[in-house]
Amino acid sequence: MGGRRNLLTALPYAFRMIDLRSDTVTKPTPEMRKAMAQAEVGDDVYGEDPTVTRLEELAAAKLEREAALFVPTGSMGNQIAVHVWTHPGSEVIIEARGHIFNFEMGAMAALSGALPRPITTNDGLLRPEQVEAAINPKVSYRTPTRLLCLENTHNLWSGLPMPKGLKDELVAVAHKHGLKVHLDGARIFNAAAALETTAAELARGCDSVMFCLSKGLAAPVGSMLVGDADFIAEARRVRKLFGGGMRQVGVLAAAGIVALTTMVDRLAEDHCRARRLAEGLAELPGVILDPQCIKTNIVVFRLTRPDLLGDREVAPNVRFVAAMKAQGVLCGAFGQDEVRMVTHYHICDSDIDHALRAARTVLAAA
Ligand code: TLP
Repeated sequence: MGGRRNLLTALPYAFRMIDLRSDTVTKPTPEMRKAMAQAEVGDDVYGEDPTVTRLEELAAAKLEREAALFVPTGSMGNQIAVHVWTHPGSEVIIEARGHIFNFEMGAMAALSGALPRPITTNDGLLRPEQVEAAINPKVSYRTPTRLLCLENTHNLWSGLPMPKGLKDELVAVAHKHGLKVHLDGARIFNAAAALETTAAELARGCDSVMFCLSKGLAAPVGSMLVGDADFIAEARRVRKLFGGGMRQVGVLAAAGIVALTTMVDRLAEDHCRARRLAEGLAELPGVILDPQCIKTNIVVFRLTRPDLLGDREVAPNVRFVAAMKAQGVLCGAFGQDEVRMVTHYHICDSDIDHALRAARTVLAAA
């Protein structure tokens, strides 16, 4: 199984749920809890928390950037970047299923007055010519386009990693037209593991990068915003504006340091389990899923059968999720017919077997 697990993992399935809803459900490791208890702290709004400073230096070094900022959530990190790079009434280009557009409470409009320009793709990967076509001409009577947001891995596209070459082309076209590029790299280390490269390579050229400590890396809280020194200075001001100035937060940063130093190398394990899960699911009746598309830790599939599990008032994916829960497996429903399952630190090989047994039972009963 590898790694240290939550003691709960030892319980028989009759007494515990297998939680595949998200990698956000991961709990801090014993090493993190120890580091948290022993963390040296100070008031971080005064820049006096040595543990936060250490985490920020580590994050900047990992991404090969000048500076970094510890933020409470990935959403806040993304929205700080949007706020810094846009002004009210300006446009932000983003892939139509992007997290910043779909899952951040309309924050770009609410907090920054910015307007999303979503672009639909067939595979989750924006193309340079699509981006170029979506940039408004620089004339006094058109809305200025200010920012391109990328997402790597792409959550709703089954955790698809964006290759470095495509990212370089997208950055080049954005910069050619004077746009900034923000990378939502919530799972950038998953992308790096899948593409056998470094997070720094996948982020190079982007003007700002957010990555999460609290997902596959299992820290309890926190994300990092990374960029050049001027950007981070401005981001620090906006973090306070958004109510994200935290005080003796070294207790959380300590867990983040353990996350970054001990949890990155094991992510490939989660990817193998996700692939095995996908291969098993793809064989079941009513499931549309190409296991070859599962490159990281997120499995998204469609259910084709509107008749699934009776009650037509409720969408089939919602019924599937409820039936899986009754079998001891938690997963998530998205849109009309999609289901998402995410592997992470607390999911072991036998959990995958159990989840597949559960799905087989549920779909056989349908
Ligand atoms: N994603 C969550 C949900 O919000 C969907 C999840 O369970 O996957 N960027 C990306 C790509 C994300 O997947 C998420 C969280 C965030 C940003 C926001 O991070 P938090 O939850 O820390 O605000």
